[in-house]
Amino acid sequence: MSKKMSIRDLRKEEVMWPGNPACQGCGGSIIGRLIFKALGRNSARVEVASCAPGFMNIRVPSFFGPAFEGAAAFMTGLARGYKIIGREDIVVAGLIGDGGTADIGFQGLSGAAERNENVFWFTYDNEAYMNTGGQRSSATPEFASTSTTPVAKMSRGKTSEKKNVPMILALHHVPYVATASVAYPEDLTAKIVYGKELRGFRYMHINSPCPTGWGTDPKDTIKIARLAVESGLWPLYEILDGRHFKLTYKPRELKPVSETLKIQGRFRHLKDEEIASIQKATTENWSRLLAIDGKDIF
Ligand SMILES: Cc1ncc(C[n+]2csc(CCOP(=O)(O)OP(=O)(O)O)c2C)c(N)n1
Repeated sequence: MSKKMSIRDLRKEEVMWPGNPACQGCGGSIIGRLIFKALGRNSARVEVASCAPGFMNIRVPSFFGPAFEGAAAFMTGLARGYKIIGREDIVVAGLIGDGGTADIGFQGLSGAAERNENVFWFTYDNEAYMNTGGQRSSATPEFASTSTTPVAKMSRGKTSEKKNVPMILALHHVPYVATASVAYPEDLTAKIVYGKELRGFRYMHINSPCPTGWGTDPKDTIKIARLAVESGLWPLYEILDGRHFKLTYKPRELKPVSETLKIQGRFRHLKDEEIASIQKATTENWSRLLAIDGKDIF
């Protein structure tokens, strides 16, 4: 289980070069910085086509950029190579977008998880293909307006629900699966510090607001992410050995989902009944998670 840690426990040395080319308010670049502060320099950074190679001006000595669909296969080879030369201490860390995770890299990801490869996969989830103009991915939530699910007379945004990748990964019975949020850095880094000591396949799924794609004010990135957690839209949990489920943060009372939806341009079109439908699904999901908290679920 992840131990509570202070953000001050993180290595003091800065891992990010000054002068970041990310968009203002980019959740992903904050996440990347926190990940490599928690992992340290003894890690190999793997990124595929996405915003990450742009916003990740990180001082980690090894950087690899395989083909979009090939992240998991590449990470597999890297981890096995490190094993052969006796360097299993190096964490092979993939920082992959939701498109590279839930869609284009999914086949390889599932294969590597099933083989329990010794890698740590981080998904920064900005809920669309942001680097190429904000097209929907399977991680885009229902009703969100994107460049391929625009809101018009006959269209109310994305028509299907968000794919639940962390739960799918848990069903691969891997040693560690966790969700996290850019608004809860202590929770996020404690989970990384815990996960980096484990061996085998580790997966973390992190909510990463994107002002450019979500139509939000850059200063609201953390507020939006926090409200997502406080409303139950983005539950924070971990699953050990694909079995033991634990909520790592339980708001005393859930805030209404409307508080976070109403400050995002991609949801500006929502009618009251659509917000009510998101609210119902979120409340029901939260009750299900409360019921399995602290239990073996699979
Ligand atoms: C096989 C392949 N398909 C499509 C592309 C074009 N492409 C480059 S980046 C990108 C979007 C990536 O989206 P995501 O993984 O969600 O990361 P984000 O851009 O949101 O950071 C796409 C579609 C590509 N480079 N390779």
